[in-house]
Amino acid sequence: MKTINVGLIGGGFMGKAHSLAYSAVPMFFWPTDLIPVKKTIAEASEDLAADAAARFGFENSTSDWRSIVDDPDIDVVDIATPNHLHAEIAIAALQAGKNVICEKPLARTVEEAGAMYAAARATDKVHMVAFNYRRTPAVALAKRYVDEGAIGEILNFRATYLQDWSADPSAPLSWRFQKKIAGSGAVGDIATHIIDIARYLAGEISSVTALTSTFIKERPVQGAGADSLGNTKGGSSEMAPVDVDDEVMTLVKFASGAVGSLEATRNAWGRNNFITFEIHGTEGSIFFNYENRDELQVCFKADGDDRRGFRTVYTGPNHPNGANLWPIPALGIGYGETKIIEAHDFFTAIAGGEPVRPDFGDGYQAALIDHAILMSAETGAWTDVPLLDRETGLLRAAV
Ligand code: NAI
Ligand code: SOE
Repeated sequence: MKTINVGLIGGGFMGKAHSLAYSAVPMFFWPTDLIPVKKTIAEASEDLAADAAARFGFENSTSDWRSIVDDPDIDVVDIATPNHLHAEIAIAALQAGKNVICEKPLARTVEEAGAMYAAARATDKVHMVAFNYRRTPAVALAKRYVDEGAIGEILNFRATYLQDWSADPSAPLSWRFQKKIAGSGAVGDIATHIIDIARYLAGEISSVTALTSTFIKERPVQGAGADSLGNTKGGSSEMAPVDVDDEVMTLVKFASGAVGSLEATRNAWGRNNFITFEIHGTEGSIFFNYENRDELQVCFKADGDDRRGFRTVYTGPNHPNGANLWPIPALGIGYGETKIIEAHDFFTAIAGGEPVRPDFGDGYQAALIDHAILMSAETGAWTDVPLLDRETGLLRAAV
């Protein structure tokens, strides 16, 4: 069994989740083709890097991410920094011949995402964008139902991503509220996840009409402490503007002819990680709520008039991604498991010399949709989404 050396850049929330996954991959997926070795971690300062290395179990630490990219012993570069660094690091890493996994959104803008995709196409290395929610067993089970035709032809797809960590105006100005770092607000941060799920389950989105709004227009500058979500303690008395969207609501048309809606906000008191989707097809319906992520609700026309209704399937070893997790259903799938599956699939692709999805092409297509949403919110018009042609790498006009 071979090992593979990982260089992780960013030791915050996602640094923790990815480090956990690297330790856990061989525990869950055994035997495994490649055992990840946590070689080097980069953070914003030497102290933060040394601290992260000790905490997450990396052999080395650095405050210079370029030393990871330049290190011939590193096989995988993992980008878990705020969004403004994704493009620069990913392009440098791909050009240095590394396999790259990058957190979502792939980039701040569609231009950056396009450049990252071009760099990925120019190598034979594996690239992946970390849309991990599609690896939740119940979401993958929904995909199985759709692919098997169990709900027939999809007529509509509606999804929400609601959180409340930013609902308090005294929560400090996290990087997630700053356009120069984040690119956009709820659109790139969380709507992008349900855009990925929409594409995964219902196919390409061809046109959108959207509105966005920013209700909390300034926040206290982060004074002390970590940039932690929903933290109301680190703010100074100085205020600074929020220049990204708080909320987005979108109607979408799919290339298949299906229609749908996507909504995202981080200001919905009481909603924590309320990722839901409901799909209605000609033969049945599927409903999912991440806050009950062991469950998928399904309803089939074929059940007959006297017994038709939603029933709950608890995911377990017999469901997608489940055999390697826990031995019986409903023990509780966590966020960490989605990251473990994601890491396993990434390493399997590297070992087999095969591509993995979602890749930088998927990240780019999601960025094209994010961009169309932001354009539509500005103009008030329906806005077409160009479709990435994976054969040529070029964009085609929406169908
Ligand atoms: P965070 O703010 O918790 O952590 C980011 C870390 O990057 C911080 O520790 C910061 O010091 C470090 N950093 C900043 N500049 C650096 C540099 N030059 N070199 C090395 N490290 C540097 O942010 P979080 O929540 O971990 O987000 C990181 C990325 O992951 C973002 O792109 C975000 O959108 C994405 N994300 C994805 C999630 C998912 O479910 N897939 C969940 C949370 C975040
Ligand atoms: C904050 O909204 C956040 O951490 C997002 O950045 C992640 O992508 C999401 O999965 C959890 O919430």
